[in-house]
Amino acid sequence: MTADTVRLTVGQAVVRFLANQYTERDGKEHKLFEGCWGILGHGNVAGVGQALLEAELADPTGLRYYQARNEQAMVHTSVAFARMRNRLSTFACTASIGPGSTNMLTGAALATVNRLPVLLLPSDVFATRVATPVLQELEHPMASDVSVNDAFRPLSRFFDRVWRPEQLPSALLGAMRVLTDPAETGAVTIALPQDVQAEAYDWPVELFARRVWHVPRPVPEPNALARAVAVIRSAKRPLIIAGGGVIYSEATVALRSFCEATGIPVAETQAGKGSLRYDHPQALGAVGSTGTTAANAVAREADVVVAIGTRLGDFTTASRTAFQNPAVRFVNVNVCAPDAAKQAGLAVVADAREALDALRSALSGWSVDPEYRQRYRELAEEWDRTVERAYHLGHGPLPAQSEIIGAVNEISGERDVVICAAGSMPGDLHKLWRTRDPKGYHVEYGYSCMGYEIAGGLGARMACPDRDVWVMVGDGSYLMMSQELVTAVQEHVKIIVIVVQNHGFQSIGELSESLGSQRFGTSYRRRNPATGRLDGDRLPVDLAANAESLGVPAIRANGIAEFREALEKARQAEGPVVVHVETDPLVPAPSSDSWWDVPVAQVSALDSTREAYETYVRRKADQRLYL
Ligand SMILES: Cc1ncc(C[n+]2csc(CCOP(=O)(O)OP(=O)(O)O)c2C)c(N)n1
Ligand SMILES: [Mg+2]
Repeated sequence: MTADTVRLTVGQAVVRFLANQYTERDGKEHKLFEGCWGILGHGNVAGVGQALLEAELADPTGLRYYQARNEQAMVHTSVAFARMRNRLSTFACTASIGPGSTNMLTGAALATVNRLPVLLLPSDVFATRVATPVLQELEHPMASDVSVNDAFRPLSRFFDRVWRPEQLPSALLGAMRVLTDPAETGAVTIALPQDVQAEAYDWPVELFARRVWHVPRPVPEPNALARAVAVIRSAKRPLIIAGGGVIYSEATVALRSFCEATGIPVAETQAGKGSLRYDHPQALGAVGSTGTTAANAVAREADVVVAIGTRLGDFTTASRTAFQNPAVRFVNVNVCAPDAAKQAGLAVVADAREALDALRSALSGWSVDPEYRQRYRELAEEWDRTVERAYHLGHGPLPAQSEIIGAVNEISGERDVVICAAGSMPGDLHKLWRTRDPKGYHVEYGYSCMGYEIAGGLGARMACPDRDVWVMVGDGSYLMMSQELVTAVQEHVKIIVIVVQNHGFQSIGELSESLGSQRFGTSYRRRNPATGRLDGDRLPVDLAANAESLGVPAIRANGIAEFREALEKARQAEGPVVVHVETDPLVPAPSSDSWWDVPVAQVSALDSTREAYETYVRRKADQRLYL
């Protein structure tokens, strides 16, 4: 070792480097990596694993190791953490070669789809290939340099494989740049061959200097701003759609000022829910396929849609049927240029907060007319009464899901967080949840990944130890991935998990029925020897007992009164706790007056499918290309 180099393995260098990375925005610094999740196997135990041990013994505050049960889950936990921290902090994830690494693929896709940062360190096969094929190595007959980790390429915003130690510095710097760029962020992958992880090299000491990554707030280009202002000024019935970008950019105060100054009402996407408090006089709530009747009625007639920080996914646009005004124009404010250009919109490529402040000053003195204000106000009040009814339906003998949502909403605190991802609850929550805090609503609906809920709840609570986290999980999602309850116990992280038992994939059951597929294959029943079909008795699963077996106390609630009591008890609990409740799957949430494009079989021997196809063709006629 010379004066300005230090001899470390590649694994040790990675860990030392990551411990010294910071982000900065608005003058505040944050540690970029809260720690490193990992499951160790022969691919990383002696490489990154050994490095984490050395680091923990030398400085426990550097890059702490966290142990997970499943590699997919540890990516979800990291992503949920990053979402709660507005993308300024995240985790690294180390996995062993082969299945350990490919288990992270779903998490990688989820991170990239949702534009949330996470650093993945899959282990890879020997760079030297002397004993190839090694355990868990895929042999591609025509490409010896391909490994299973190449599957990360399309799922990552940055991918590199460090075949030689010399390649590490540029891989690390490239990875940090993408992780901290709001327009590019997502899953970032550096594959580390198992022999290279343990190989020593003389690194320049500057590699390990404290580095601060400044997270930019790009300002709108003056000409683009002027064009946007002209379009908004011409509007009679404008509508704002607030997406996740509003929350990640901490632009909720700017949004409120802008909407109050102009009188433009605000509708929200799944990721943008919480941008404006539910009871603000200009809040129309959710928009699109799972929207409120208020937002959808306003969207239908809107002449200008100001879409801020949204990808304009099909649930937001109701599969491009939400906006029926023939002259509708889109002004898209987005830090990510491809999103800003969607629906042939007028693109304002900028940070949400900067753009909102600039638009507010440029539009000073202009506002919508009073009749329009009154119309959207009445629509919003009508929807609020719909929510109130849905919260207190009094359905029996089993409660409706809307009553479960209502109870959690009413018992949780103003700053608490609700988490969900897949099933019938995300749609119902989008419509019905009364959001009181910009970080209070956390529904992963970019990838809508069953199994995100508990792992995500863990990450959310780790990011916000001062907020209670209410995880709402269906029985299907619970059965897919609930093992991180063990991690919550291990890390003393309190999450309140509400298991909604309705004996199957009921959201898909309802969808199936509406598409003429008769709920086929969606409920949890035994194979019936008499019919040979899955229409026998209900499966005798006991998810409360399952949670207890993992070390988490479970409260079984029968009916809505007991459920409310259970929630009060759960709130007092010290550690993670499960509340188990059974609901009636056949009570739909209030209608959105909207649509979602799911194709129906064009030909069929079944009457139900043929009828559904006719309806499908009629609804499809409303679909627009927005050119
Ligand atoms: C990993 C994954 N597999 C499949 C799906 C498709 N899917 C969406 S919701 C759902 C059923 C969820 O069941 P459950 O958690 O019990 O919720 P419920 O629909 O009963 O409310 C399925 C299979 C998905 N979103 N994610
Ligand atoms: Mg279910």
